[in-house]
Parts: sequence; structure tokens; C-alpha cells
Amino acid sequence: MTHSDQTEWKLWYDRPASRWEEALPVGNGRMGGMVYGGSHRELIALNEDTLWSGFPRDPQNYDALRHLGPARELIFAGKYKEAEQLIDAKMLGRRTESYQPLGNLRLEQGEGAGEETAGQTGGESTVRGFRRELDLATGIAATSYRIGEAAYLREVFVSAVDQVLVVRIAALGNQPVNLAASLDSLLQHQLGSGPDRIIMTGRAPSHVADNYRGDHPQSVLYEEGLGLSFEVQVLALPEGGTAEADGTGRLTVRGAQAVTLLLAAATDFAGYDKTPGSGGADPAERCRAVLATAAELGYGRLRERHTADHRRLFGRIELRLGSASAAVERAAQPTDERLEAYRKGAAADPGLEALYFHYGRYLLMASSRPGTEAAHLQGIWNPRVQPPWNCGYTTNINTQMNYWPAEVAGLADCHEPLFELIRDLSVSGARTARIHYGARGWVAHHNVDLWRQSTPSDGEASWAFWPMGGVWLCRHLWEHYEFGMDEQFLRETAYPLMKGAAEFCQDWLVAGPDGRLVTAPSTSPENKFLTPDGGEPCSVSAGSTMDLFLIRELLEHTIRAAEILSVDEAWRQELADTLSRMAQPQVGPDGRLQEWSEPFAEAEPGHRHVSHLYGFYPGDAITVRQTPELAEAVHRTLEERIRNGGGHTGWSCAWLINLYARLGDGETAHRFVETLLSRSTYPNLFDDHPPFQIDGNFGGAAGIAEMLLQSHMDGIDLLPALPEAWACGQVRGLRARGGFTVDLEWEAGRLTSARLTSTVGGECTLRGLHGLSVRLPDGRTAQEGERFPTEAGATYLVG
Ligand code: FUC
Repeated sequence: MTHSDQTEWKLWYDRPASRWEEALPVGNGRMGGMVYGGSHRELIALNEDTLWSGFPRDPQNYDALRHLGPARELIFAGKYKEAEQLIDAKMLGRRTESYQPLGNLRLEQGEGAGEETAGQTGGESTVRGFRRELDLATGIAATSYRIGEAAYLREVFVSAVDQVLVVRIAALGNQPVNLAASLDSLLQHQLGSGPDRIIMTGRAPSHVADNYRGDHPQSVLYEEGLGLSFEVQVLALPEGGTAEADGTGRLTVRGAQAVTLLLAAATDFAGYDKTPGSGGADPAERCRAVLATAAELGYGRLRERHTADHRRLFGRIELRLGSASAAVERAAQPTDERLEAYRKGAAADPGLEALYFHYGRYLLMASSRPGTEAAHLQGIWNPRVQPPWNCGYTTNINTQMNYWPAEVAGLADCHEPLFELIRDLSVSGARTARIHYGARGWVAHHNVDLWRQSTPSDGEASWAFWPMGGVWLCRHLWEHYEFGMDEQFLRETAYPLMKGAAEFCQDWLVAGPDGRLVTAPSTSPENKFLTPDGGEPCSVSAGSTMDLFLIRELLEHTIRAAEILSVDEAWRQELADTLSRMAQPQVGPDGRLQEWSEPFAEAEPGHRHVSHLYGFYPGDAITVRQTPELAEAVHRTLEERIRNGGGHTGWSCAWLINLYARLGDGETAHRFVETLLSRSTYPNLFDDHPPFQIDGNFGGAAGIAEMLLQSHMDGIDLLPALPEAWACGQVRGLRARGGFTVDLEWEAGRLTSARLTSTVGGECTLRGLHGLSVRLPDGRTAQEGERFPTEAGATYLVG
């Protein structure tokens, strides 16, 4: 199995995109493009990941701390609603800023392009053989079509190696390429040109108020001297013919056999806590430097360097679900029609599910690379000045879900921007810990932006008062260690950050009326219970189940890390002591895991968040093997949530896939794969929350992996939740905790062979062998569940 059979790993369409959600995403982690693929008129909607509204400022609420004691007293007196009102009024902060659209690159192609009649000659109707596609294996979006005797091919990619967006237009036959290129933006901007290029300079608003409730239709503020500046430059390299930039910002190419357009973009962002432009961050200079190098390389070399880099990451995993011939056959249908057929349930299409998995990996590569900003609610792609939820980092599920596939799906390096975000938050969040809570360490709340706001946002306690953002993020540091076993990473990056978050927890925990340590005030992300006295919806109490899972896990991981690194022995003891005094999550009288410390009635029994199941996935405090009774409580909780309509957003559905995978229930997990694809997926396969939100793509990809391989139960489980629909298949390159890589082949629902590669040595246990055994080098074999030693770099066959 190789990626050489290109058709399988492509999204393709037989007409141009008519809206943004049909356009095809390209990106290098920093710059993004949405390619519409029109024949005469091409539109590429552009993004750059540091282009946000706002500027560095102090969002702390210096008044919050003096209300903490009174809020706790109200909570421990059972006056939850009063506590909530106090928090809403006194303990919250300000709204985070918004990710901004950079602008558009527009091309008019055809005989009269660039003249008054541009685009009038030769309507779309004369076009034949139209095809636009995105090749996940190369990261190239291509549009091809014929007009008369001429055939045109346009390729678009964003190179991570050379930091440039490349558009190549070639004509075969005797027709020349004539085109006009221009730039525009919804942000304040000016157009200009140099001798060989067009230039757009502009600036981002100093403040954007989100508008997701429709209450701030026009709150976009520009203040002189505040906010980020940006620049875009486009250079043409014609082959034959001429290229000319005029003063109005129009670049005209005439009579070329082919032309390569190089687009560079940059902002003057200098760091979350630095004045824009400081330290010499000059967008014009950056664009010039990028274009000079790219022009020197030329199209062929740029493409070669890009595809080599792209394949290096993308090629780490190959997955095929169902029969190869069926997948190839289905791939012959345009992707939107294929999705539509899937939606109607006309026929099973496991190949589309495998494509969705690969697409998730592709999107992570395109939106999060070392040195870039982390992927936010929309990855890096956004056409709106007031995007839904500010297009920010929502850390009570969405940001973390973005990175669920990173380790298992072979993109550990794409995880790095998240670690940088955590590092920044550990600095901004140290002030918030001190100022809002009088605590050591660092804290982050549910909304974060480019400026690393760590305070609560404004709004309601139900979502805004959630000082657990940093704690959850720390799981990612630990996971990165567990998968890669890189002790240097643990020592230099993970441990110091985890330690700060753990110190915050030590100070944040407080003894409740029964003497056990709990969190207070405490919420369970965005959900509410009915108060026992008045039956009023309320979000605030003490010791929500998620808080307890999160803190317990962080303290356990931190102790473990300190042991591995042989540091902080006395403090480790302190943490162990804290753990022994902490309250435990509870199972309610109805056999479900309680969301709060009391068996409160839920205000919304079908709520989309399943925060109290954190300890089952992504956490592992509860497992089917080690704590089966609690796993049964998880199961009941899930059934009840779903019966009441849970899982209704894209990400919520994706979470269910992972949870059912962990339950070992492949059929139900697969049912939610089907729901995610048929109900929550746009024609370009973007996740539809609604509206577009990328977390579902990532959570779905992670869920598919979780159905095939698990490694959270002290060993590796092969095919733990294989549904009938995936009776046969193959996967190469999935990663498991402990530093292992796994290849699997199965037929008729049974494993037929496997290969385990050990990257760092260490012992391993395999389960799910279906009677097969592991061949060890000394001629012995290891059976199901038997621990065996491995050597770094060695591969072990299961047969
Ligand atoms: C959380 C979720 C919403 C949405 C938003 C961005 O608030 O509850 O469903 O995903 O984040």
C-alpha cells in the first residue's frame, strides 16, 4: 500500500466553489488559502496566522480577588445562585480579540484579462473537462479545464519550506496565458505596486467585538497607532510574454506560456507581549526577502521542495478501510456527490471515512507547524472580520481536540505550536493566578487569543469562569512525552510548565465542609444544574467532576515526571498528600457518573459537552479493564446524554466517537463517524459545528485512530473497536505510547498481521492478537498480554 495511488487521497469536484465552504484549503501552518478554482475567475481567500485584532494590554480584573472568599462562603452555604451572580458581576474579565481575514488574491484569466472587458470574453459555458482537486498527499490544489483547443492547468500550494504561496498557471496548446491579478481586503488597506509586483499594505482593527449572538453587528474599531500592520506582495514570473504591475495594484500578464505567481505575506506581530513592529518586525522586509529567495528558486524547485517536505509528514501514515478496489471506485465520484450519496446511506463508503482521517492529518499539517501559531477554532482559515466565537482558542474542549490526533497520527512535530502557546500562557497566566486568585503558578481560562489572555472573558460564569484551561492543556505536554519518550522535552519544556500549573492547583484547592479538597467556585464547562431549592439553572458549585479529574491527572503526571527526572522529591510528597486529600468523582444513585459533586438534576440533559467523562477520554482515570464499574457508569452517562440529543455539534459528535472507541464499542463509534460525516460536514469536508469549526475534523480523525489502536491501558490494544463496516483494512505508522509505531492488517474483522517498531526500547505488551503471537529475536514468542522487552530501532512481527 502506498500513496502513489493518488486518486484515493484527493478531494475533487467538477465545478468551481460557489461559496467559501466549498473552496479547498491550503496552508503551511502560517499562511492559509481557500482556493475556489474558477476557470476564468480564480479567488484565493488569504489568511496569515498572526493577523488578529487588538494589541498587548492588561486584561486583569484587579477587583476579582476580594470576591473569592465571599463566593466560596456562598457556595459552601449552598447558595449557588447567589455565588453565580457574584461571579458574573465581579469576578470575570474582558472578551478576547478576533482572528482576522488577510484578504483575497483574484485572478481574471482569458483573452481580455486586464482590459476593460476583462472576464467578458469566453464565459464559463465554453469550459470543458473541468476538474478541481486537492491532493492530500502533495498538498497541491489544482484546477484543470479546456477551452477550445487549449488546456489550462493551475496549481496552488503554500510552501512551509519557503514560506510562500505559489500559483502556477500553464496553458497547453497554442493559447497563451493572459491574466490580471489583484489583491483586496476587508480590512483597512492601500494598494500599490513596485516595478515587478503588486503590494497591499493594511492594518488590523485595534478591537473587534464578536458577534455570535448578533448583538455587536458593527463593533470594529480602528485606533490610530494601535493594532497590527500587514503586507502582502505578489510577484509574477512569466515564461515568455510580459508581466507588468500598474499603479492601481493590478498585475497583468500577457502572452506567456506559463506564469508563476509568488505571494508573500507578513504582519508586524513581534510577540504576544510586545508592541507590534518592535524588535525590527518589518512585514515589507519579510515579504521582499521571501520573494527574492522564491524567485531565485523558481517554480520547479519550489514545487519539489514543497512536495518533499509535505510527503515527509503526510507519508508517515497510510490507512485503508474496506476493500481497495471499492475505495478507488468511489473516489471516481466527485467528493461532494460522494458525500451526498453517503449522507443518503445509498451504500457504505469506508473509503470516504479513511479520506476523512487523512484530511484531518492534512489540516493539522496545514494549520500548525513548528514556529507557527497553534490551530484555533478554524485552524488558520477565516473570511470574516467578526468570525463566530472570535475564531479564537477555546480551551474547554475545542483547542485540545484540535490536537487529539497529533501524536497517534504521526504528527507530533505539528503539536509544537500548542506547547509554545502553553509556554506563553504560563507567563501571562502567572499574573492572573496572582491577581485573580492570590495563587502561585499559572492559570488560563476558557478563551485565549494571540495576546495570550489568561483571565476569564466577560459573559457568564457558566463558560467564562473556568480556571482549568491550563490544566487541560498540560495533558498535551505529558502525552507528547509518553508517545515520544523524549526526556529532554520532559525536562526542558513539559515539566516546568506542568509544575507551574500544579502549583496553581495546590493553591486553588480548598477544603470543603467535609474536609476533602475541592475546587470552588467550580463550573462544568457551559452546563448548568437545577438548584436543589429553587430549581433554577445554575452553573456554580464546588468540585465538579471534570475539575477533579483534571487536577488529579495533572498532579499524577507531575509526580511521575518529577520521578523520571529525579527532581523535587519533597514537593512530590506534597503533591501525593494533596491527592490523598482530594475529593473523588462520584457515581450517582442512577448509576451515572455525576457531573457535579452532588446528584443535581441537569438543566440540559442532552448538553453537547460531556466534561465529566474527561476521565475516560481524553483522560484515562477510568478504563474498561482497570475500573470496569466506573466504565459502566460512563456508558450509562453517555446513553442518557445521547438519548436527550447530545452529540449535536460536530465536535461533540467527534468526542462520542472517541468515547465509544474506548468502550470497545466499534459499532456505536462507527455510527457516530457516520453522523459526523453525514450531518456535520461541508462539501469541502470541513466540519460544520454549525458553522465551520475545525475541531470536529481533528476529533473525528483521532476517533478513527482510537478505533484501530489504543495505548492508554499499560500496553497496546490492536483493533480495539473495529466495526463491521471496516471488516478489512490496513494501516501503517500509527503511534502508541511508550515510543512504538504500529502497522496492522486485518481481514474479516480479524487481525492477520502486525508490525511493531520500537523507537526507544523498553517493554511492551500487545493485546488484540486474535491467537497470533509476537516473534522475538531469540526464537521465542510473546502471547496476548505478555510483557516482552524491545530494542530501540527493532521491528517485531506479529503473525
Ligand atoms: C464552546 C462550545 C461551543 C462552541 C464554542 C466555540 O463554547 O460549547 O459549542 O464550540 O466553544
